Amino acid sequence: MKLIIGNKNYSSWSLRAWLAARAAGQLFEEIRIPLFIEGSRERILQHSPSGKVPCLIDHGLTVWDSLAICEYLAEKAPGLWPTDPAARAFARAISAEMHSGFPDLRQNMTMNIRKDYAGKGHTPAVDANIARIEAIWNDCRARFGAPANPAGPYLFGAFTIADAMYAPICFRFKTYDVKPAGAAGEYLAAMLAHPAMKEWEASAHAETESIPFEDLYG
Ligand SMILES: N[C@@H](CCC(=O)N[C@@H](CS)C(=O)NCC(=O)O)C(=O)O
Repeated sequence: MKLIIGNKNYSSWSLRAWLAARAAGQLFEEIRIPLFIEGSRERILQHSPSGKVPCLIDHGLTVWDSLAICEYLAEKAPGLWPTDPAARAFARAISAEMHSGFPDLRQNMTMNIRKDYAGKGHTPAVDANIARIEAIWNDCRARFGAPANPAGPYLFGAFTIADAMYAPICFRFKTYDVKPAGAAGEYLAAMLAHPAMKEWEASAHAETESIPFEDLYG
């Protein structure tokens, strides 16, 4: 299995698929293509028909788009979704909401792990996105987290695709110093302490490329 990803500092969609592949326990070769430099697009197109990362290749089968990759991995590792049907439906709903939503936060608080942009990026629309994410996290922890499900500190107890989908938000909240209160804050701390998140973060710090237009605030 091969997973084609972009820069670890910037590529939030890559992070989602990479975490899901790790959580699935799959051995995979990581092919990192630095984005937005000469030849990037051609290199990505050699693997991914959309011209975007992430892209998964498994025995000749190509799966592109982060959520489709997560779903494909869940076919191999069903524990990637919650086992309870109601929890699974909820996890799918919040994952889809992340995949298609939060445009203001995405635009004004891009993932940029190496930077400290404390206090930057706020607009009323961004703050509304943040409030919605906090509400989702608090709601998940109240409905599906401890003590009802002591399996872990994540949205549905054990780590699932929903956590992978919200993982880039956790790095954004660190970069922009957004501090959710209560259970959402505890969830954020647990995510930032997750070993795979730490590994990705260290790799982002070790990268040498910069994408100037992604460095929004200097
Ligand atoms: N909906 C896609 C979005 C993928 C996407 O936009 N990837 C960005 C990197 S995070 C990309 O490949 N950008 C390179 C380009 O547009 O040339 C997904 O969920 O995978």
